[in-house]
Amino acid sequence: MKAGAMLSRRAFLGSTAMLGAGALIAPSRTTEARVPASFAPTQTITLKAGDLDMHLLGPGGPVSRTYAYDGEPFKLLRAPRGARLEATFDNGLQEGSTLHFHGIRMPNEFDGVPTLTQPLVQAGGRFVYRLPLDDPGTFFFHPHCDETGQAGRGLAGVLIVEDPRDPKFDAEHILCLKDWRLAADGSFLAMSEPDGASKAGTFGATRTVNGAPTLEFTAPAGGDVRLRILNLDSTRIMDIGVEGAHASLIAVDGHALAPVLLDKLPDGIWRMGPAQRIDLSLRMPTDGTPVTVGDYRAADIYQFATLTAKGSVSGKRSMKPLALPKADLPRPDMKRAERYSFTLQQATNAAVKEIGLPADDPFAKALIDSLCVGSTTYWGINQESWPTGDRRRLPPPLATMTTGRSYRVEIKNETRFPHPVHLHGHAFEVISSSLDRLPRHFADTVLVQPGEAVEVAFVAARGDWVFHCHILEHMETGMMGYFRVV
Ligand SMILES: [Cu+2]
Repeated sequence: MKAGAMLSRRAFLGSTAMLGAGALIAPSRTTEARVPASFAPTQTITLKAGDLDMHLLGPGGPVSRTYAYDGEPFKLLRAPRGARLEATFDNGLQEGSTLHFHGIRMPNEFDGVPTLTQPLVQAGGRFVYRLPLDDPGTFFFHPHCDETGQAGRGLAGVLIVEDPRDPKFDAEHILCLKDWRLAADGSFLAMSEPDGASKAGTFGATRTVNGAPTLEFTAPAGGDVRLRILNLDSTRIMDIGVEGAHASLIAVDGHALAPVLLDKLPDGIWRMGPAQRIDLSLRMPTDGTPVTVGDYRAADIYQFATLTAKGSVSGKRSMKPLALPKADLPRPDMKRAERYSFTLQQATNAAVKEIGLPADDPFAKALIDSLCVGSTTYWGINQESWPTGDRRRLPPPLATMTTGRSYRVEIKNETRFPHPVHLHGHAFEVISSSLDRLPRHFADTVLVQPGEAVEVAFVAARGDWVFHCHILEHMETGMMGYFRVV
């Protein structure tokens, strides 16, 4: 834990236990994490979270009051590889929040997890994040507090770290997929229902790409198109497929892999859960066939983008898809790696564990708000449920690791539902799946199917890093823990 303005979860809980409810919600405005001495920003920005009115049910439809950074849906940031980004988060919401830059390898103090790495940024408060952007790729950022509520209302942005060594594509499109839980009058429905939270999640029925029902593009016949596809939904797992063109997977969670033709993967799709991203390289046909990109998992196939050939490229191209430079990441030492195994489970007690106080008790309410958690427990990892369950103690870490050492972590899914499991602050190598369905690749989130065991490996970086399911309701109802790397 950091000194100074940092308020550790342990100290926080200790003080609240002694002082009672009145002391709980003392805001910590303008709290700034310690600055690494060597950090010299090359890019300085402010990101203000606030309301944004959108017509998500159609141009003539009712207004929905969403959340966004800087008043832009899925605010886009671009920075070159190697940039040093100083991002001041300005909380214009009426509730506490933080910023988590998902997938970025960074100093732990900027990871954005309230109580574990920083205090909650209260309404009107600020926090400065300092991020080294050493890995190129497709990343995103989002709050790490009341995520079902805030991310459910659209609070997320895209961070593209550009690599000057990348091949030149004829076109590039960023596609942010997100469903919305809307009533007919445009207002939001409850983000979470017990029947969803305890099972596959609570789905939105209004499906969008970049906030629109579908998108149409043109691209030169015979040309190469890069698609950066982000699953920014809180719940939905998608099977991304392409019709009408040869499409290759060239990056997962931002990290390059040797191109894999989608057609060579099981069912010709890439399955991705919330928070996962892929980059695809498409070769446009020459015959005018429309190219469609869709989610083939749902009974109603959602074809969210159509590309039509217009014009043509000059010269003859190699048959091979354009590939990205090899990912330059710490490589785990597989021979000497220490092993861990974690099992994803339904909550251990058949009965749902409650906070111990009625949810409408002011003390319970303040505690829940301060810790950004829900009031029920449905899920666990190795029989532990956090941040729900017994909140009056910081649970022990799931594992204590050593900085710079390599680890092999098996993730077993004993539940009936798939879980996209995310480890903060690292890029891990997905080395095996018991269902034998995944090419070896680097990622920050891996989808583990029911009955499946997936093994990942990484070199541990110093800090307290949360390890959780990215179906946000699962995370908020117990499927989270953390690794302490000392
Ligand atoms: Cu889950």
